[in-house]
Amino acid sequence: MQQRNLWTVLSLLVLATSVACGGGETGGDAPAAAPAAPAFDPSTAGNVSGMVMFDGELPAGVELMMNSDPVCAMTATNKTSSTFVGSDGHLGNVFVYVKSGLEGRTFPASSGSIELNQLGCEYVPHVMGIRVGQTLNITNSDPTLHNIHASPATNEEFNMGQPIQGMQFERTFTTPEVMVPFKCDVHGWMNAYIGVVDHPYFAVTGLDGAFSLDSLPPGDYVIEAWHEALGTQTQNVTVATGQTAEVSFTFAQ
Ligand SMILES: [Cu+2]
Repeated sequence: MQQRNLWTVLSLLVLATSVACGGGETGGDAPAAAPAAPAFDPSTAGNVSGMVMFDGELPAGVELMMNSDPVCAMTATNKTSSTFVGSDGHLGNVFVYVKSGLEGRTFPASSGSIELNQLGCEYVPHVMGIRVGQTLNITNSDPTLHNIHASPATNEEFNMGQPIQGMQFERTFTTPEVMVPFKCDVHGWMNAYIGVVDHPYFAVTGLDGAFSLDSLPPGDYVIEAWHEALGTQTQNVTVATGQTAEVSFTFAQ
C-alpha cells in the first residue's frame, strides 16, 4: 500500500514538473509573436556546392617563431602559418556562407556545441563557423598558459586566460558577425576566426577547396566567401528544388 502511495506522489510530481516546464517553453507572458516565417518544407530543398580556387602559386607558409615559450618550441608539431593552405590550386580555410536571401526565416537551434582547441600552441581549427546562440567550447590542451582574446565588432568582447592544461570555458554569440577574430596575447602567432551566422548554411573549405551548403529552401541567394588575407567575394545563385547549384570562387593576390 505504501508503495502505491509513493507511486501516486511520484506520478503527480512528474506531471507537475512537465506542466511547469511546458509553461516555460511556450512563454505565457511572451510578447505578441512576430509574423510567422515562411514555412520551409524540407522536401522542396536544393543545395549549393562548389570550389574555392587560388589563381597562381599559393604563397609559402610563414614559419612561426615560438622560442618565446619553450613549451611551444618543444611541443608544437606545426610551426607554419595557417593563412594560406590548400593544394593544386584549391584554397582552404575559406569561410563560405549564405550572406542574404534567408531574411525572415528562422531555423531550429543547433543542438551541438562547437569546439575551439588550443593544441600545439595553435588554434584548432583556424577558421570555423557557429550559429548565434550556439555554445562555443574553448579548451586549452597545452601544458602552458594561453589567453583567448576575442575582438568582435558587434558581439561582446571577451578575454580569458587558461593557465592550466585541460581548462575549458564556454561562450555564445548574440549577433551575426563575419568574422570574429581571436588571438592569444601570450603567443603573438596564434590567431583564429569564427563566422557567426543566424542560420545553418555555412562551411569552411578544406585543403581541397570544396564546400557544400545543403538543404536550402528554394530561392535566390548571395553566397559570400571570406579569406583572412584575400578579402571577400560574393556570387548570386538560384537554388531550385532537388537541384545542386554550382558556385566557384577564385582568389588571387
Ligand atoms: Cu597562447
